[in-house]
Amino acid sequence: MKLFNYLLKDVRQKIEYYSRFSPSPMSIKQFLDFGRENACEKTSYMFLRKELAVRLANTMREVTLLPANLQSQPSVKLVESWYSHSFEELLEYETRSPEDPHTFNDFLEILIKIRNRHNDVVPTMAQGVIEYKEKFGFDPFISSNVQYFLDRFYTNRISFRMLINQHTLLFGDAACLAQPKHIGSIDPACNVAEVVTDAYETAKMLCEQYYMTAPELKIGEFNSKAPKKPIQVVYVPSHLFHMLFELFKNSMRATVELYENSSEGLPPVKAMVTLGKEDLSVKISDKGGGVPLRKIDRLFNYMYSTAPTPRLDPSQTTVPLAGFGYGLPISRLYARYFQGDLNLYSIEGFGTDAVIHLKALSSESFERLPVFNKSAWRHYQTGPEADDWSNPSSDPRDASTYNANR
Ligand code: W6P
Repeated sequence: MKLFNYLLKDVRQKIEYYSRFSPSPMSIKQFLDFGRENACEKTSYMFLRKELAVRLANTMREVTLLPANLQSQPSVKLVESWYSHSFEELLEYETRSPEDPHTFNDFLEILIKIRNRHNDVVPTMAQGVIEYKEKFGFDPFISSNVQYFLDRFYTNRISFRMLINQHTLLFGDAACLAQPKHIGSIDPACNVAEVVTDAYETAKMLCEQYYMTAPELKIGEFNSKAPKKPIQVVYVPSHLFHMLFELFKNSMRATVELYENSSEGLPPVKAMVTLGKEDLSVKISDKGGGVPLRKIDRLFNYMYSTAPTPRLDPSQTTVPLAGFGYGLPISRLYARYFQGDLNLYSIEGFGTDAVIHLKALSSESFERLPVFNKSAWRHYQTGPEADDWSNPSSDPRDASTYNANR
């Protein structure tokens, strides 16, 4: 019987089976309600053993649609092996009864093991993109595929870790120890201005280590729903921190570098937190000289912004403030993950406004998840939009000297 079971366990077939299910998006309100009312470990277990397999399988199928030259890079293969390994470990629970006294503890342990195994997925995939670029150069078709893929792949990863974190924080050993008012990783009364200040202070320390100076913060709030009351939201503070920290690093770098050889003091970085009926928004404004419109897309482009990691001098303990890595595109994924967004409005020669929009209501912040289907498949078959607009360098160059008969 055991042998028979073993033979049936064809992992490939299982990936195909689970990838035919679409992931089930949860709202922040659902995460919260579930975690609050004497959260049931059995319900969570039964949901996760299927849902985690579905989310893994969906993303594993999508990896196979990447251009072959990218898929064959050693770093990409390594990441793939982590996913197979984790998928196989999850399959062990497919048939394990929740009544078995060891099931819950073993499941907790395996989730932690899986989470740790996947810690370095982002830098390892970045390494894969570098390996590809070194061999084949920059290609707009590949870049558009990589952009589409990594946005979906990292969103899947954010969601996978969200589910694991909720389960391990609610049912693990350290449950409720660290943050008694939090429900797993969710703060039901997250004070946004406090997270803004935390993120600013952390970025400021880095900025001072690197440049010996940092711009000040001026923070304002406008609560249109309850004037003068502090703005709160049901949200994952670590996600908000991640986005704000990234924006502050960028604003500080731009400001300090623009004023490097100037005798004037640094213009402060301003933060504005606002609450409307639907949206909760945070705007971070700097006067760091801005970025020309032509270059804004590059700030979010994975292939463009992966340079070989600068070899940090091991004796040097400071790290560069910002500007390499995937900070901005991944911050935008965090914002979009719960139906928000992150936009840059830059005025070249002056400065930049970066705006994070979140849903004000936790019942509207549903996970935004990639689904592996025919429509996703089609994206990999077609490249960037075909050029159906005029090219500035095309003839006739100069109407005054253009001769139609020549
Ligand atoms: C800049 C470039 C940038 C990116 C993201 C956020 C703020 C800023 N400021 O100059």
